[in-house]
Amino acid sequence: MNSNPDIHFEMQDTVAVVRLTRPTKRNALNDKLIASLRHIFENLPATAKAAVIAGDGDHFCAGLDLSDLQERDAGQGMHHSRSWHHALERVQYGPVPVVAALHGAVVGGGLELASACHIRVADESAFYALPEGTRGIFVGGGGSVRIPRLIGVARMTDMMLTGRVYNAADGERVGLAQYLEPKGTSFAKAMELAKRIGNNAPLTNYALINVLPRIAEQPADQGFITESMISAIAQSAPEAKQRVRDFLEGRAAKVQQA
Ligand code: 1HE
Repeated sequence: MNSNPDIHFEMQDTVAVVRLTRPTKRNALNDKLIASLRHIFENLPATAKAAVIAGDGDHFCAGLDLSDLQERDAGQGMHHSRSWHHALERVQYGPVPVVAALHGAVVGGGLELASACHIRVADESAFYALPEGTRGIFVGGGGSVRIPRLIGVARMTDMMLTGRVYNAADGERVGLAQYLEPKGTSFAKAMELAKRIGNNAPLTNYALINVLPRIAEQPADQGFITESMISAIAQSAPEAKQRVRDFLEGRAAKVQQA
């Protein structure tokens, strides 16, 4: 399924685990890696119920492989950016929820990749930056669409104008990650969450990753209609009816106080 030594794919039970395995270059993403990432997410086995993306070495991902950047004209640059869009769209709107396990540098295109995932679990070593601003370039992997939806336009503007780096705690506070874990444990926590997510009804997961973000972009009156339709579809599945029966008959877990 994947012959690129810079990225590793394996199934761990029902979780598709994707690791960036280019630690000597801090998992910087070259064209081949982006193509492999897309291929992996376009061809997930039917047994996959959730996915985890992680990086080997001390950093999640140093972003675009800057040695790739030289000598592109405007047209080639646009196609390059679009290749990232296509790959990361497969991550965001693929068949299963994706959890990013973050540590060390989550910068530039690394943050763009993380922001295409549905859940970001960071450990205390994580730090976030968008050095594009100070390198004389601009985000090209969907960052200007996805990152403001996490932290707002003002914070992203600041990161790019000033080169501001958020540490792990501040990253969680502003919404770059939903979870903050002790150093060295983000992968284990991501796997725990992925397994839990994989136990949800598949249609609910599908609605959460493919429909919820679209509803959030719609005007309210259209959003309410879309919601009513996906809600009706989800609850009509036999699995949904069974899950509700299980609760009513005392076989399903109650919601516990956190
Ligand atoms: C790289 C890259 C890279 C490292 N492209 N080769 N991203 C950046 O501007 C971030 C650039 N990287 C860094 O700031 C640092 O490398 C890190 C903070 C991530 C890690 O620091 P450190 O001290 O652990 O590693 P290092 O010594 O800087 O790097 C180790 C090697 O990786 C070194 O190569 P070597 O041959 O000298 O060993 C580095 O050159 C190489 N390396 N990062 C290429 N990014 C779709 S558009 C997206 C636009 C962007 O992402 S722009 C932001 C790019």
